[in-house]
Amino acid sequence: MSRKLKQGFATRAIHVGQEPDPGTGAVVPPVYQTTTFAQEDPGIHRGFIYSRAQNPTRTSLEQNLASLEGGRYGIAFASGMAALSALVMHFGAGDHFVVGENIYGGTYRVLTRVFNRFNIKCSWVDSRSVDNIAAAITSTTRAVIIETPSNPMMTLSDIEGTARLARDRDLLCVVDNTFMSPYCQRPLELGAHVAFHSVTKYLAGHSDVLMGVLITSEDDLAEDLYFVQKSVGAVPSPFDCWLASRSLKTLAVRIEQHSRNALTLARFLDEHSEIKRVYYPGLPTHPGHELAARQQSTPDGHPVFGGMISLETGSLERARMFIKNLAVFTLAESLGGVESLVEHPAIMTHADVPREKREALGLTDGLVRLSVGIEDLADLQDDLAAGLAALA
Ligand code: P1T
Repeated sequence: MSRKLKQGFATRAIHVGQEPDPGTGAVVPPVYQTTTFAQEDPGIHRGFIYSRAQNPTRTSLEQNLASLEGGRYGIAFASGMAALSALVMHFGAGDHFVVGENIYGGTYRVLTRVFNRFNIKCSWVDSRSVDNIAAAITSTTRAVIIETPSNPMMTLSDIEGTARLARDRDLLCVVDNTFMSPYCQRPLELGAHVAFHSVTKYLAGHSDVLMGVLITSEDDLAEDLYFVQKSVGAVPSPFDCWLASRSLKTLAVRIEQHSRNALTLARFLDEHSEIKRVYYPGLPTHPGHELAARQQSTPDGHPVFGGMISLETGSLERARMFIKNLAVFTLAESLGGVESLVEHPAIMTHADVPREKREALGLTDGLVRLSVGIEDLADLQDDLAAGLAALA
């Protein structure tokens, strides 16, 4: 039946690119675990030639991700860093980016220690203020890159204001949407040109797939990004694409539970005397709360704050003690999986950000980051209570 439906987010997450297999009727499309495709005559094929260039399982996933972000094109890569690197390869020597200074440590590292070798230049600004971004734009600036909420300080940047500035100045506006997922925040709807994800996190959601994606509606940009994708070849495997497609089907329900758990735990931590400060945009005391409530919303329009919380314990010793006494939260890098994780950004994810820069951002040795999973809330709260008791 071909009836045109106006489909909601959860419906698209389950069905776009996931139509039953026409050959067999299999409701779940198979994984095309193949590197190459038979041709009838040289150059005569069915649109698939070699899996670095295209693979049906990857195409299905790319269509699904594009639909969820409200974009026309999705271009998938072997990791979030591979996706960002492909985007940088759209540009060339001498080009300049204005980048939000509070950003994932790996993004900082690849821009300052790899792409600097190719004379790509960056200015690092406090992107909480659009004026700061405007002031850093030069005649060679080609793009503005922000991450909101930021990893790990949970600072908010105004996507709509940043995108307006970028459009006025003929620059690309790129938003790392990893912490939110398109269920919570859709940068393209707010005017950005590119939404970027570490699919590894909420989108794949089970800590078993490493992947990245770029989503855009810009025809020329997408054409070049597909060209970079097949030329450089940092593509995800068909099986990983299949796993990610399966995971997206539960994105809406997972994010609701991550967010519900995190909001309760953030309030619990915020009221606790052993914790100096809680960074969670869902708390009314968070300086970005109003902006978060405006630009972070579920597809049906209610504010949503996601599953990431950072907290200030006061010192490295206290941070270590707190972490040591957790049993349900596992000490590990990464985030966005169904299981709760805890990590120490200064020693772990953000160790490559120089100490002075970390301290200027508030990323102290006492800072601890939680990725709140979807376990029973009572178990998570008891676990945090045990960590806090050890600090008393
Ligand atoms: O790990 P990878 O899939 O390459 O994605 C990199 C990346 C990009 N953007 C953000 C906001 C991220 O958080 C990450 C990866 N972050 C972690 C591994 C971490 O623990 O913070």
